[in-house]
Amino acid sequence: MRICVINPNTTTSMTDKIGEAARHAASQGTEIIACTSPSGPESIESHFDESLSVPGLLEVIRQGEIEGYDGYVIACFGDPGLLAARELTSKPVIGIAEAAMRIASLISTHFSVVTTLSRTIVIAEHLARQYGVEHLCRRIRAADVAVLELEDPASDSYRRVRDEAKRALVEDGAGAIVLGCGGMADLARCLSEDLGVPVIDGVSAAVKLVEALVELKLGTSKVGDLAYPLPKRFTGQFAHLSH
Ligand code: 2AL
Repeated sequence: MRICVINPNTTTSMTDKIGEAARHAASQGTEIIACTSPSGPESIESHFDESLSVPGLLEVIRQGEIEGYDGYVIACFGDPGLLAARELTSKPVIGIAEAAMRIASLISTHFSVVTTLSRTIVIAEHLARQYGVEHLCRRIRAADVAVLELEDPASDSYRRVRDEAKRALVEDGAGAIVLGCGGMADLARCLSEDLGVPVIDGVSAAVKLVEALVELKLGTSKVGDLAYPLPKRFTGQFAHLSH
């Protein structure tokens, strides 16, 4: 099967890292196509960034339907545009936040999330509520690492993420840690060894969920709100979407 893993920010080094984590998680016979959004912010760490990342991400899904991919992963922890993306395809579309929180709920009674900047905490809090796992999520914490610092090998981002995760274990009583950024995909294994608890990278979790859904021959329901969008006229930069 072919899974398109989309980095909704425009930083290609992060796409490479996400692609590597996805390929590591994928089964033999699964091809991972890692795509960078063609437009939008270089990193997503606000509501504004999130909103402006969505048109580019949806364009990748539209092109992906021509390519004929078997499923999609949205590799940003805000799961931007997830429901809109599901409207565009009958294939499974999985966001890394939903994947990571659901997988965490299967292996621990309570988990905490370690995200990047503190202003992104509320984004993950809203998602935990939306996904119905709020009662399982002890706390969303920030390591106070900017997304692009995760791309800088000279930064001490690993130490800051690890120290915040340690505080989550001691202060929150969390049994597992969910990493709150696609750019942390390369940290999970090392963190898990350092901390002695399961550390969940949403990119790997989402790839496995897409594989499972494809193997079960289950795709996005086209009945109800996730049906294809109604044909209508669009103006301005979206005029090409008119039917
Ligand atoms: C993210 C993410 O996963 N990618 C990005 O650009 N921003 N999430 C976050 N919490 O900062």
